[in-house]
Amino acid sequence: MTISTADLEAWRRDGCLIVRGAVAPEQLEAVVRTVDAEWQARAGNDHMIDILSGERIGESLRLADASPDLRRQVHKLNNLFLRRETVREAAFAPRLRAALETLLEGEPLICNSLNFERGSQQPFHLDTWYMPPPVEDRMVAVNIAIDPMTSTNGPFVYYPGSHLIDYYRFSSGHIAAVDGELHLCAAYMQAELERLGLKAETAVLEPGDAFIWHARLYHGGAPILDPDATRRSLVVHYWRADDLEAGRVRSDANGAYLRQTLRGELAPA
Ligand SMILES: O=C(O)CCC(=O)C(=O)O
Repeated sequence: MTISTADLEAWRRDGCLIVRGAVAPEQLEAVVRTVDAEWQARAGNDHMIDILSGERIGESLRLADASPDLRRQVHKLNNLFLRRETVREAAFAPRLRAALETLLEGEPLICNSLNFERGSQQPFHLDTWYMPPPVEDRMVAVNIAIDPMTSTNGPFVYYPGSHLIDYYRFSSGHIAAVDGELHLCAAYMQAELERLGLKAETAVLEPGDAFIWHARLYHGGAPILDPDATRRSLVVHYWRADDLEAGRVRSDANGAYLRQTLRGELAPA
């Protein structure tokens, strides 16, 4: 038994659950040191950052091309999992890994990682719009809190129960977002939330807690009310190792991960 019956019930009802204290303080510190090292060694660094606030909002650039002051903006540092074992270690901390295996009914594989230093402020979305899994629903995501998540630092927000809403099919017939059609999907989601009477909730996490959510959970980041407050976190998206051809998968002592990032920006590991 890897997660309790109550947790499994919550998962089925709400589409999310929290593993408290899943990642040890030393592992969190190792992730923080890794992120600091990326910013300090920017020359030639090909990890991509996406800027989510300020004058350069919407830009994606290589860390090598980012000035240090951009670090104060809301940003995502993408896909450290491919080359940094500290990130894979935290993503596969034993109790977290066991929960993922139960929820996915198979071996979890890291398909993406994001390091945040502030709340994301992302609008409500489904992760399947951007990284649809090889097998529908066989995907989960996790927010590992490094800083506490509070009401003022732009916490994670979500609609419990929204994972029961049927997928919206874009004009392609698929669940991956089609450019220019996201507003139609957002309108569909809004109508379904109202029909089902679902209400948004805010996650409250302490350092080391892991908030796991279902592929179909509608979620985002609340506005940051305190501009000086950090909200460091590691967000990881997982598919199942067995759903991919062996050539796309790598493994180490921690677990399985994609050999090449989904954006294809980093050389294969
Ligand atoms: O932590 C957050 O604010 C949201 C992260 C998120 O939505 C994502 O990475 O899919």
